[in-house]
Formats: sequence, C-alpha cells, structure tokens
Amino acid sequence: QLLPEPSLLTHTLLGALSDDCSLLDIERVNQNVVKSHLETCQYSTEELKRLTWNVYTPEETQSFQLKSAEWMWQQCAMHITNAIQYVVEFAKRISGFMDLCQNDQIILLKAGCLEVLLIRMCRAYNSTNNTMFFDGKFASPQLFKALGCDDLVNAIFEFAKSLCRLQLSDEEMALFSAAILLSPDRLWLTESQQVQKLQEKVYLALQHSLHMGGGGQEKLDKMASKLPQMKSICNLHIDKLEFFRLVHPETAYSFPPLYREVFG
Ligand code: MHQ
Repeated sequence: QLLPEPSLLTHTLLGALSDDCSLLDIERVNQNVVKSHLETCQYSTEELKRLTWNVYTPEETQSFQLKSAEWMWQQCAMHITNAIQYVVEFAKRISGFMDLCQNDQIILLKAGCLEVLLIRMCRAYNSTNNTMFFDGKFASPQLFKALGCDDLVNAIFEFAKSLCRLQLSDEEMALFSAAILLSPDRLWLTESQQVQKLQEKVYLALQHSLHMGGGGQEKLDKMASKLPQMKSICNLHIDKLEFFRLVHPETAYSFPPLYREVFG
C-alpha cells in the first residue's frame, strides 16, 4: 500500500505541521474549550428542550408589538448585554486568552462577541415553528415588530434557521465560537501572532473533532461559508443602533454600559 490510511495521513500531517501541537495538545484544547462553552452557555440543551412548547400566545405577542420602540430596544439591549456577559466569561475560560494583553482581549471581545452570540443562538432557536427563546418563552419574529427593524430581525431568524440545518453539536459550536473569537486579523491587535497561535490550536481541534464525526471537510466548509452572513448581520445591527441613537438619543444613552461599549 503506497498511501497510508486517511487518518494516519492526517495524523502525520498534524505532527509534521506543528511540533508544538500534538494530538494530546489538541485533546486538551478541545476539552478546555468545550467545558468553557458548556459552563457559560446560559441555557442547557435540556432546559431549552423542556421549554420548547412554551411559546408566546398571539395575545402576548400582540402586547409586545404594541410597546414603544424605546421600551423594546431597551429590553433587547438588556438581554443581549446579559448574553454578552456569558460570552466574556467563555473567553476568560479559554486557555491562553487571559495571557493576551488586556488591549487585545478587549479588541477580540468587541469584534467577536456578537458573532459568538449568533452561533449560540441556534441552540435557542426552534426551526419547527420559527421561534427564538426570548425572556422565558419562544417568540416569533413578528413579536419584535416594535423595534422597527424587520430586516435585521428577519436576517437573524434566517441565519438561525440556516445554521440549525448544520446540526452542530455543542462541541462543534464551542470550537467554532472560540475560533471566531480568536481571529488574528481583527483591527488594532497588538499581538496578533499570539492570537494566531491560539486560533490554530482551536482550528486543529475543530478539524480533528469533525473528522471523527465523519463528513468533516464538508461540514467545515459549510461552517466557514456562514462567516460573511454573520458579518453582514453585525453591520446591520450597528446601522440600526446608530439610527436608533439618532432618533432616541436619551434612550440609547440609558442602554447598559457594556452594550454601549461593545457596539458604540
Ligand atoms: C444567547 C441568549 C440570547 C439572548 C438574547 C437589538 C435588536 C435591534 C434586535 C437574544 C434583535 C432582536 C436576543 C434578544 C432579537 C432577535 C434578539 C433580542 C443566544 C442568543 C439569544 C437567544 C438572543 C437571540 C436574539 C434576540 C432574541 O445565549
């Protein structure tokens, strides 16, 4: 036999490509990232499953629709801020993240936390009835009408639906989130080399985890193909926030400080 088994070849390649990242290293990174994700994902899979049929009634939905834009924005900003705090905790628990300089930690979080939220969101999304977990129950996109950003809300729900189709496991979500958070090409990073090293390890762990599940490369490609969609949702969110700030400066000023810092 001239060619080694694929797994052997992968093994050899990994070994040859990075002496400082053995299979044992990869396993350690995997365990650390998955544990960090599970400890900080806000709602467990079981909890969400148990609540699946807790859907807002048409009356409840209508009462949200009748709220003012200011009130609805305030609520959403509050929930998003709360979720961001969990993402910050996730980042802090990734080995190596806290060894980066504080400047870079902040840059990575500011640039990546909404993308991580978009990945986590597919856990809180139910594709059978197109609803999302919001404030204790599952909500349809129409419930957010008062925000006055139907295009953003629809883009978010569409994205959740398309990501759900990939049927990512918690392990894959964890590693995907960490890889995105540790993007070495974020603007103004001072030690992007160090970030790149961390991202490489997470990426190898993701590759490794996908190969074991079968159909690996195809799934990895599909995951990578979601990145532009995530970018455009982030930009759309910034645009909507900017516009809201113009119309309701005093409400925007009273948004949670963390929300204002991350998106300001
Ligand atoms: C997280 C938990 C979580 C928390 C908040 C701001 C705006 C103009 C529009 C959830 C967005 C409206 C968000 C609150 C709406 C689509 C936002 C508001 C996973 C993500 C999740 C479920 C957020 C999903 C998106 C929601 C519902 O662990």
